Amino acid sequence: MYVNNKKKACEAVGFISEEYALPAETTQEELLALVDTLNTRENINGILVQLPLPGHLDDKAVIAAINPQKDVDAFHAVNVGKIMLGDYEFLPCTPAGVMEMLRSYQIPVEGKECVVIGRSNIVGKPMGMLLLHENGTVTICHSRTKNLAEVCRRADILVAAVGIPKFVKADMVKEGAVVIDVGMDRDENGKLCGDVDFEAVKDKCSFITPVPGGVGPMTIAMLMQNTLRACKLQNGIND
Ligand code: L34
Repeated sequence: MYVNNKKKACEAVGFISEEYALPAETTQEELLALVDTLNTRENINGILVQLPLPGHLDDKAVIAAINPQKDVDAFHAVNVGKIMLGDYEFLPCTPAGVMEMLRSYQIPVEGKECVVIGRSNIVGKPMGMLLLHENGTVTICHSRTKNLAEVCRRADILVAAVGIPKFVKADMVKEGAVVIDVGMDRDENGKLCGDVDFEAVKDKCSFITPVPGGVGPMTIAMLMQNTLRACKLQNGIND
């Protein structure tokens, strides 16, 4: 369904997208061969390998095989390194979407206590880095963090990216905080929900993103932006 949403967004903005829905038994060699073909095709500007991959495939090796200039997820080590240095072409779509939301609602980050729950390479780690670039004071929490609720309660901006349904409760949120929910989980009834207990938290915070309809659509918007940037980069067009 996520891939479908991405295809629809491509259509809406006038990009041509190709989907390769490979069988689960696809070998590492076959997948790498496809990435290589797409790397060399001049009429392909962006490559995205939708994660997670089946267990027998090595996602690190597949990501490493993508031409960094076509890496519209910004997962390749070259792009990750550039982000660390603060001088980059692409940002990973989900954290970039969060930053774009903060900007468009004119929520200042500078000097704020920013707490990110989750340390994945896709969301938590880059999210912390982007907030740091905007001069936030950043704490990244994870499963071994002590006194998690207490740390979260310090946050002016709280980003939940743990993958546990309704993990963030009211006692983890400071009055007036900005709460960003990156989760895409299922509740006990199989209904889509986020990492934040929205009903419990919504009256305590100043801003909160819903699931669905929050970070997900922003992720896709940022993918479109990265793809346009990739096309310009490959064709020597400056912004
Ligand atoms: N390579 N793999 C790669 N890049 C990514 O950036 C992703 N991710 C995550 C999964 N694997 C990936 C996504 O795109 C999650 N993700 C993603 C993308 C879109 C949406 C959610 C997650 C989305 O469209 N969410 C909508 C609809 C949800 C629904 O109705 O089920 C929303 O409103 O949140």
